[in-house]
Amino acid sequence: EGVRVAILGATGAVGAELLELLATRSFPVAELKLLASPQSAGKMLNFKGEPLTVEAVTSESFRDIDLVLASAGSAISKAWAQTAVESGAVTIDNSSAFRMDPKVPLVIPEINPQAIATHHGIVANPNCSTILMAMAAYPLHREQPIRRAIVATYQSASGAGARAMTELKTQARSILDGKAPPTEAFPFPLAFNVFPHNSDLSDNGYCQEELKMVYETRKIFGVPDLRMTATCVRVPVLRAHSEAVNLEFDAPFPASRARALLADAPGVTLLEDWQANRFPMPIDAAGQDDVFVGRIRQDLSHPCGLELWLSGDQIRKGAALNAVQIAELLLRERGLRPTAAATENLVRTE
Ligand code: 11C
Repeated sequence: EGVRVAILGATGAVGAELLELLATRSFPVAELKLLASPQSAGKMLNFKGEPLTVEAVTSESFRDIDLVLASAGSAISKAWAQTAVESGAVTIDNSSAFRMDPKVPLVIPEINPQAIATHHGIVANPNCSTILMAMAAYPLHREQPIRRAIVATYQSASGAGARAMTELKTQARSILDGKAPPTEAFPFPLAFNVFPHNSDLSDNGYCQEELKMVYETRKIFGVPDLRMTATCVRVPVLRAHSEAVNLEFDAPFPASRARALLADAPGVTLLEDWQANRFPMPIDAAGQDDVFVGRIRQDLSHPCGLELWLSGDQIRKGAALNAVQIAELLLRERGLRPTAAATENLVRTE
């Protein structure tokens, strides 16, 4: 007996990775339904060598489905998650639609697996930049609470989806050919350029991506007053985000101790060759499960500060892998069915 799974947003970059991971991790799929917008209906995708037709999502789509892996953006999740829950399916939602809802657990299995027990039919997958940073920071936080975190991100095109990845290549080709680069998926040329993350700006000057990192980290770590700030930037990398992370503690945190903790942390690979000046790069992380961490050093400007650098695959651990790990956790811990009334009103927040 297996799990009847639907992927909502099957034709996107995360959808493709979900298909791959369900197969390679031998997730017990009894039945797989591929759902997308009407424009994508009829497309063929492969699962374990078998062709499957993508269907347009309707209110009937979730009948006899146990698990929905949603990765089609927050508007689509808001439109369909409740229908899926009412049909009796648990939804693991990769969008920002429900992450800050107090009734919805926001889970990174290596960090707060216990949070899953409180779900009412929806479990939220955190933002990719949040997941990658948290994977490196939490093993240190568990030993000595973080007092303040300052993060700068270097985010790849993949964070904006499959269309954006194609656009980055097209832009590079256009520029090399002396032509104007197309800007449809992105607001500005990304090839041979960088720009501050293009998510909406709020009144305090932070963009949504930066605020997501702050609020989501507080929720995942269970530290509502964690002092944290972030600057999020898009860089012309196809796949895998990088981040410069500065952590401040109450007492000095020896770099050697941080190194030992991260070398042992599940889902983290320490990559440091100080002699060769060789540290994590997106090309190391792309296509890999682990978050690669290195350049761990004392902060020159603060006796209790620590600096580190990381690269992690945004589509994998930053999205699809974390979602599949949540599904595996649900299967192991308590079955897929929600215990609380699934139809309980879910407060929907952006
Ligand atoms: C990016 N992290 O790299 C974003 C995309 O809340 O899941 C994903 C936004 C989200 O642009």
